[in-house]
Amino acid sequence: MILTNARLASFATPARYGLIDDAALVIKQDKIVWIGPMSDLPEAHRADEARDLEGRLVTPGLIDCHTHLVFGGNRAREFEMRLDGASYEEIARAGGGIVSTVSATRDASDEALLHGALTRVDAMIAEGVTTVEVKSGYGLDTETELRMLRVARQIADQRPITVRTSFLGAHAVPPEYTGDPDGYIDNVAIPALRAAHEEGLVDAVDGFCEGIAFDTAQIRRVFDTARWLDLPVKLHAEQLSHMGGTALAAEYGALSADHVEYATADDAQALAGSGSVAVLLPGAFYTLRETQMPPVQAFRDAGVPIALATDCNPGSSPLASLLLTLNMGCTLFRLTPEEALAGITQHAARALGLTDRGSLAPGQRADLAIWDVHDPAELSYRIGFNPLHARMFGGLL
Ligand code: DI6
Ligand code: FE
Repeated sequence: MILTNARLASFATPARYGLIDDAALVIKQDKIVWIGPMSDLPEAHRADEARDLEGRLVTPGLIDCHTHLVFGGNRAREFEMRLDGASYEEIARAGGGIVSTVSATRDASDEALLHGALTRVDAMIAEGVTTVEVKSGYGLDTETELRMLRVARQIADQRPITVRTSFLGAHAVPPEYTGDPDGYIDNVAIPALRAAHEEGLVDAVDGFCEGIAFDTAQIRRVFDTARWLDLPVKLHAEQLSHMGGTALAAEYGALSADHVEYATADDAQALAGSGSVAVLLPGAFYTLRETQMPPVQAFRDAGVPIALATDCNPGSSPLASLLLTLNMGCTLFRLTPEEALAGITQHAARALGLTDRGSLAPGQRADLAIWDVHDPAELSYRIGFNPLHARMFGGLL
């Protein structure tokens, strides 16, 4: 198939957004085989089945590289409590927060978990998302952690989207281990990780390094297990305070360090040295009304790739819109629209360790989003407006 008369934001040339105007894109099976100006289209491809895009913008399919979209229940009541003045940390310490979603998730059937996840995935697909990362972390016992990951895998059977899973057993201390985070890590999180890996359910290993969760010594034990199993790591680091998680993630060559509001210029240097991506999550910053901005300029100066994601979860970021995330990345964190769009394509792919997507170039997977816009900055600038015209998953429109 050949797509003609397109404006490509390829992220594969030195131009702004890697823009190529009056372009064509040739697709064979699930791969892009040629892109470039229509005037350069090789003779051999001119006979292929063509679809005229009438000047529309084509971007790589969008990638949401940090979500918790499998969970039971919701936390609307907690939202009300925060409006009454309770803080996220107070609610968590009083047994609400993550732990309340753990009860709801343990109580939910597999069917209910899958149904809830699909409603959120469908909202993402409607905005051009073709790859989504999904974490466990609301089970906090072996059985429910594995169930969450199986449900995450089932999403890809039910929809044409690619799902990458992250094991997040080290997300919170469950009620049965209150006061004994070390016991939880050693007796539950690490054995659950081994069991999940044995079943082929784990693409990466994540953790929550925070005062209300786990310290660096505890996360280190999880990361040592990941290393032993030859699994890549990533980490929720420096979201609400500076705990040293970013430096730890860099030490383990993490795919990404996520949130990173309290990261320092030294942390940025460490991430640059390890080639890790800084994943910014403006939905959580917005929802919790945080004021500590991530050190975006330090990331730029150090050459750390910056990604953006929804952090879709029932508590700190009940957000399923990657387009709104783009806008928040620009408005709240002062990213440029070009950085923001690279953050949900090129750099999001890297945060998942995927080299076959995130840009438009020969050899890349034909995951595309086709938009009724001319200037790519329009995707960041509008609020609550979805200009998606069509999408392609692995060569299928
Ligand atoms: N950081 C977050 O933003 C989510 N998890 C995490 O480690 C919040 C999860 C929740 O509040 O349910
Ligand atoms: Fe998260």
